[in-house]
Amino acid sequence: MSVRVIEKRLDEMLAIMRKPDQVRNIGTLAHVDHGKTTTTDSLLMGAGLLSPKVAGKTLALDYVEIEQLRQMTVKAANISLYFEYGGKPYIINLVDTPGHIDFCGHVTRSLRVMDGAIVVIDAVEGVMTQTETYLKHALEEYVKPILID
Ligand SMILES: Nc1nc2c(ncn2[C@@H]2O[C@H](COP(=O)(O)OP(=O)(O)OP(=O)(O)O)[C@@H](O)[C@H]2O)c(=O)[nH]1
Ligand SMILES: [Mg+2]
Repeated sequence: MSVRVIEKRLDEMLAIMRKPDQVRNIGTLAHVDHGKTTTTDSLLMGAGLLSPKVAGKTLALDYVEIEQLRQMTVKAANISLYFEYGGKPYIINLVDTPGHIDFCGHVTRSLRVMDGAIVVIDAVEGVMTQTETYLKHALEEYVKPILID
């Protein structure tokens, strides 16, 4: 029964993906280690894809072995989430980007497809070099920033 429900939702999601006005591409942006993937876990929890018990520890979008070993994102990873607003269904394509400068090419590529970015700032460390660089780059690409600290 539950499998059938999931299949129906998948069909619905695939149908919405063909309607660009019902698709939004959102990504995380931050200096290295400021909590992008942890924030992403919280959003996955909000979407019902992760249990509150493991959200923030799983770092689900750091699924490559080296990322889990180093506790660092090395490549942009994305997931599609179902969302309803004003009674209308939407697909949110969520991109979790790396923060380390060595992987900034992934951020540049991700920004080309983003409508908006969740800018995460560690409240202790504050605004750092990559926060500023990625934010400037986002504005150049007309990506609307949303601040989380
Ligand atoms: N105290 C505290 N620690 C946090 C918080 N958010 C994340 N962390 C910790 O900070 C570390 C880095 O978290 P990540 O979410 O992997 O950071 P990131 O920005 O995705 O890192 P990169 O993708 O490698 O740039 C982890 O050890 C988290 O447990 C927070 O709100 N408070
Ligand atoms: Mg990360």
